[in-house]
Parts: sequence; C-alpha cells; structure tokens
Amino acid sequence: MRVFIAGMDGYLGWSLAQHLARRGHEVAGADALYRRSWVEEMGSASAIPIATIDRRLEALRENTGNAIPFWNGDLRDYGLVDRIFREFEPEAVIHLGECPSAPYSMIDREHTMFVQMNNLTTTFNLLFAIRDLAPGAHLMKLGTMGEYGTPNVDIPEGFFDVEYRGRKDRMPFPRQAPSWYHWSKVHGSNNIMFACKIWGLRATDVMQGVVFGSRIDGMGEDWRLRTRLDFDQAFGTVINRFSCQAVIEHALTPYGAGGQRRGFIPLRDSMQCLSLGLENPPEAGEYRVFNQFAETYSIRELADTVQKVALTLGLNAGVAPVENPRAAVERHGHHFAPDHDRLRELGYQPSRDVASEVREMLEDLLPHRDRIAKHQSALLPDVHWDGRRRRVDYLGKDGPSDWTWAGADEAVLKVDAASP
Ligand code: USQ
Repeated sequence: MRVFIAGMDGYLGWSLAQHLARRGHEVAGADALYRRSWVEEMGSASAIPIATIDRRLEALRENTGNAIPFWNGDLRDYGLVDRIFREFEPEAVIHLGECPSAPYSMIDREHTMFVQMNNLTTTFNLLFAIRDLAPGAHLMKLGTMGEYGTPNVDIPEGFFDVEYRGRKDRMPFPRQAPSWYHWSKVHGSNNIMFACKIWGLRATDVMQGVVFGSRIDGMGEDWRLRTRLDFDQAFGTVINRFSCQAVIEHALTPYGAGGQRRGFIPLRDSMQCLSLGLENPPEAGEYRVFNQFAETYSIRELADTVQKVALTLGLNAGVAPVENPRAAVERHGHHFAPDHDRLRELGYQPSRDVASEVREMLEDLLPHRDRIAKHQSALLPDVHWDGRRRRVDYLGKDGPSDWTWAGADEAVLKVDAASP
C-alpha cells in the first residue's frame, strides 16, 4: 500500500517508516524537523544520538532497499500538501505531524496558540487533500487517551449508548482534556468525525496511551536507524524520563504522590497496532476510534518498576516525588478503566511487560549517560498549569505521607558532582 507519513522524523514516525517499509509498504514522508528544535528550546537533546534526515534516509535505503520519498517542509502550507498528494498519490495517510506535548502547550500564550493552530491546520490540510486528491485514502490520525480525561466512569472506545429522559442514542463519549495540547487533539477528532460524515472519508482515530521504549525490532545496530528518545519535561514521556534519570542515578520524579493512572504502550506495540489499523481499513464514510494501549499503571508503580530494574544493572537511583506542576487537573488515586478491545480483536498481542522493556531501554541508554547528565537541568519541570514558570520543589520527607523517602538530594548531588 502507498502510505504517506506526516511527521516522519519524530519518535514514532521514524520507527513507523522502517516498520512499514519492512512490511512491504511503499512509504513516503514529510516533516519540518521541528521536534529537533522544540527539544533544543527545552534545553535538552535526544538521549540517543540521531542522524540528520539525509543520513537517516540513506540508512533506510541501504538496510531495507527502499528509497523513501521525503519532503522537508511544513504541512500547514497547503501548496506543499497538494504537491505531495499529486506526486505520491497516497492510499493511506498516517498523521503524526503534530506538536505532541502537553507542557509545551502550557508555557504561555504563544506556545498555546502555536500548538493549537499547528495541529488543527495540519489536520485540516490533510482532510481537504484527501477529499480533493485521494478520496479513497484511509486517514489514520494519532489522537490521545488524554482526550477523555479521567472521568469517574469506564471509558468506551469513542462512542457510548446514552439513555436520557426516556430516549436513547449512540453518542461520542465526552472529552475532558487536561491540557491545551490535549484539547487540540479533541478538536482534531471532532473535525475528522465531521469530515467523514459530510464527505464520506474513512478514518481511524487512535486514542494512544503514553508510549515508552528505545527501539523496535529490526532497528539493529546501524545507529542511523535509531529513533530519538527525549527526557526533558515537555517531550520526554514518563517511563522514558524515569529511565534516563535512572541511568545517571538521578532521583526519579513522580509528580505528587504518583497516584495518576494512565494507559501505556511500548514503542514496538505502537507499531504493531498502527499497522493493524492500516491493513484493516474502515469502510468509506466510517469514523472509528481505537483505544491503543497495552496496560494501565499508576506513576508510582512505574517508578518502583524502573527503580527495581535499574538496581539489577547496578544503578542506584532514588525515588523522590516533586510537586505536581499539573496539580490543577490531576488527581491522586482515581478511577481509570478504559476499554481496549478493538485492536485485540484485530490481532494485537502485547509483546512484553514493562520491566523487560525498561531493561532494554536502560541498556540502550547506558552508553549515552554523559549526554543525559549534560542536560540534566531539563529533567526537573518548571512549566506549571497555573501559568507561572518556576522550578518545582521536591516534596521531601514531609511530602506525600505514604512514600518511602529515597534520598533525592543525595542522588541529585551525586550527579551534579559527576557531570562535566
Ligand atoms: N509524570 C510524572 N513524572 C514525570 C513525568 C510525568 O509523574 O517526571 C506524570 C504526569 O503527571 C502524568 C503522567 O506522568 O500524570 C504522564 O505524563 P507524560 O508526560 O508521560 O504524558 P502526557 O503529558 O500525558 O503526554 C504523553 C505524550 C502525548 C500523548 C500522551 C498520551 O507526550 O503526546 O498524547 O502521553 S496520554 O497520556 O494517554 O494522553
């Protein structure tokens, strides 16, 4: 199948290009390489070194025999989107071309506006291009489990049956997003649902949980094929951040008491799920929603797991809760029970447990501990949901009462002393 990946240079996009090329798809991609500069703006860098886009494409050609057409540009420019669609004639479009960070969207007015305008405009451009130039193409759009928020009832896959004042209907499940970024995903979902209705497009909206992991099968030893792995407050997801903290023996930083529960999925499983959706497209006019994650965990469980796995590698990282910069929207200990059956019905089989994935990640990260130590100031958040920017405090021995204090100060001092 001819598959166009919007956002091919990112954490997921670069992995997906390789995964789909190896599955025999004809892949093309575009990216404005913004992720590289956003992470730099946050004072950080990918923990795992990544090659320039030219060297990446060259490595893909050498390793898989696929010469992948690539457009280096911004998909908010409809002229570019129009050109890509005419030249490549996609049969499917996988839309990963958005700014994916909740904290980044909460920095200030400019960042909020950028994230929303960027994400909405790109999605609109792809929708119109599909309508006018590739009407049969299947749009797979990366949404997020965060669109639902954490309601005190179970979460269905997109839609649920409602009975109200004696009448029944099937309706979209309410969205209660926890950041301006997550709201941009909600708006995107609504726009896609509407486009399917009025234009008969086919789309899969993927409510993905938090992704973690440093590689997929087949990335092998050629460093140019490796995907990025971020650990800064905005672009590092929580298990990846904890793993980077652990390799430099910096205390792991659960926000608050760590009772937030989320759905998580390893990077290689995300690839498995996206290809299952791609290869089993919906009917024309159908808008379907998948909840894409392997399991749910609390942040505290994850901190414990990363800490234990790290110990088996001789890494002694403490666990020290910090004040939660998202306190306005996150609760400690809440109901979280989302359905996630549709991908399993298509054949999704979770590949590994968190501990095995974390072990592999720590082994991948160990050779790069100096890179992480060099940017360790990016580890502690300073973007708060109340809009006032200030470094978070450790909650200390008098913090959440059910924590065993694990010595953050010692761990941080140890790293400071060791860093260049
Ligand atoms: N957290 C900590 N300590 C940290 C970092 C995060 O306790 O050092 C907590 C956060 O408070 C939050 C949870 O971990 O409760 C997840 O945070 P995250 O930064 O890993 O993920 P999030 O901001 O929710 O966003 C990430 C991706 C985003 C995707 C989303 C899926 O960046 O693109 O949409 O995961 S979901 O969370 O299911 O909405």
